[in-house]
Amino acid sequence: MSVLSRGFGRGRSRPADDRLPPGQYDAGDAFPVLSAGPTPHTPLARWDLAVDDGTGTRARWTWEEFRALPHEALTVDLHCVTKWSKFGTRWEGVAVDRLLQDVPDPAPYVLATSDGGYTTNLPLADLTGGRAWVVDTYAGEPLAPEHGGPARLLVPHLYLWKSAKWLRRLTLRASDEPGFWETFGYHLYGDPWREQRYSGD
Ligand SMILES: Nc1nc2c(c(=O)[nH]1)N[C@H]1C(S)=C(S)[C@@H](COP(=O)(O)O)O[C@H]1N2
Ligand SMILES: [Mo]
Repeated sequence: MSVLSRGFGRGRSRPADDRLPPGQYDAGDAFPVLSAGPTPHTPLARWDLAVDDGTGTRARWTWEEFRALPHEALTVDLHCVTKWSKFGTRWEGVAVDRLLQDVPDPAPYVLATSDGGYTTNLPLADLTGGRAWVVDTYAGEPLAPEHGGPARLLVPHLYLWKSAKWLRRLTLRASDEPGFWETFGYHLYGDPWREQRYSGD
């Protein structure tokens, strides 16, 4: 009876969105909050951001100093390992390149540390070259505490657990040691396009 060939329905389905890495879905307007612990509320007068090399502080900014650094606006897609992606998010922040500008010979790996003790590890090469920022503004407004305000790391080309909320410290290190989720079996690197969710992926 039907003159339609098998697979017709599949062929008519919407083409896959090429912004979506494998295994992800579009969360649309939702912006889920994923935090492993309570949201810290450090007063801005006591907030600072530091770069250290494990033996000493190499650079440090108070909140006012950080706010005075040149900020860039960026629009990026986010990919969480729990499978939601969010397209076209708008942020403002300071490129990590700028934060490391006066740090000579930085070691090749970084551990990001947050208020509350969360940590995550990244290669320095993924934080530089205009691919990572410390952001303090989301959609034109000060970054909300639940999303990492006053300032969070943003590394959109890796799964979102690498984008440490409530960032306070970048520690330069000779070797790539796992951070919080990486210790619990998440991938050491976390490339969404290669679906590197868990160690061994
Ligand atoms: N300090 C801190 N940063 C964090 C987390 C956290 O629990 N603590 N969760 C990570 C995870 S698993 C994800 S998916 C994103 C979630 O960011 P959002 O809550 O703004 O969506 O933050 C990441 N950064
Ligand atoms: Mo996550």
